[in-house]
Amino acid sequence: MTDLVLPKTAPVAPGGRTPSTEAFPVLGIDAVEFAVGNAKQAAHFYASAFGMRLVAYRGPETGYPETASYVLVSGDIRFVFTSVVRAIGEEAAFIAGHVARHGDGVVDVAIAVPDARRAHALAVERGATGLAAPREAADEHGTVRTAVIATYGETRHSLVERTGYDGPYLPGYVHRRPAPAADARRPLLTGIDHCVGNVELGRMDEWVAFYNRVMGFTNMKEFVGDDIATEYSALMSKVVADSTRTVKFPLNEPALGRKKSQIDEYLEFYGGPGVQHIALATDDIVTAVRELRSRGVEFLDTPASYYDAVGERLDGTGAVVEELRELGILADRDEDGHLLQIFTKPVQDRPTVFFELIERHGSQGFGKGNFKALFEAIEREQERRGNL
Ligand code: TYF
Ligand code: FE
Repeated sequence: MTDLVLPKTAPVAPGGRTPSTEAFPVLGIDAVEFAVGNAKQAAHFYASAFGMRLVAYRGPETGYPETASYVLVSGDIRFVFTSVVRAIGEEAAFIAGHVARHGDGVVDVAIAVPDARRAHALAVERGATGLAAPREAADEHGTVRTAVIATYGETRHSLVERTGYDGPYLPGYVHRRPAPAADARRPLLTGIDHCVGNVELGRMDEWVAFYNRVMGFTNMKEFVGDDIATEYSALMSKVVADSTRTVKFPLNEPALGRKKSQIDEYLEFYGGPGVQHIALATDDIVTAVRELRSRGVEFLDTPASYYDAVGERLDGTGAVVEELRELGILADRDEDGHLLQIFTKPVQDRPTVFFELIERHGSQGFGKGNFKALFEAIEREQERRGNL
């Protein structure tokens, strides 16, 4: 048999197009950036309530007069909170406009890539809208290359190549050293498990196709079927992920159901498509929820009756149903294992962005078995807000 040696990078025909089968390698979610009305206070909330650590800052004091950005981390999670200081430039205008239109929300789900220039070129060639051409920034810590493409609504994907860079975040940011005591603690929240987008009715498949085509992401088996969509949640959902299942993007659209769709509520209050929830991985959800609740984070409540059936589901897993019941944690199980999850209420006045905490033990699902209980809890909240 003859060995076919393929070049690592597919050849570019002179003046022609790159074969679109070329891989689009991604390393993970580099950061999630939020545009907010008051980044100083948002940073305090994510530090005091979610236990994240402030590690970097950029603002007027560091020679950046337009906006202030605070970078907080927990394990592999990196959140950036940006607000306007003086509306004098393009960046400030974008942040100000975003906050005016959407309230506090996610402007950028930044993706770490091994080659930002290549990723940008491929994405644009495959139909993504380029928002910023590849550029290079350097300081004493090294060099970072970034480029930006558009996704649903006004949300962006920065493509970040930071090979070898050892600064606190990006060139232009300075260290904000956390207190040593805080530093030593094992983080309760360890990574970003998935990041969900809400898009308009009838557009979910287009956005699934966007990630298929542009990034080579494939569809995971979990989706919301017609029965769940009409009966409980009034949403349809599909999940795309990179080949290593490191970056997972569920996409929701409203469905015409029994009641007003929770996705329509989001779209109305957000003023269009955007990030709905970010799921944060933990390896001790019981401790994490106890801790976050005690610091004032509000979670959706789960009726006691939910736990009547949960015992069986968890047989042999070591999970303690009493603790789950006390804290309102949901459990699901499939052929690969089980998962524990819980959802916060929206974290701002608008019923828009919220968080999920998830502890996985084998299962790569998204809690299909909990959809009914979860969506009923969301309906109770919609009802309270007068949006059902
Ligand atoms: O990410 C997911 O697919 C699960 C399920 O409003 C889900 O967390 C879907 C819609 C929703 C809340 C959770
Ligand atoms: Fe989720």
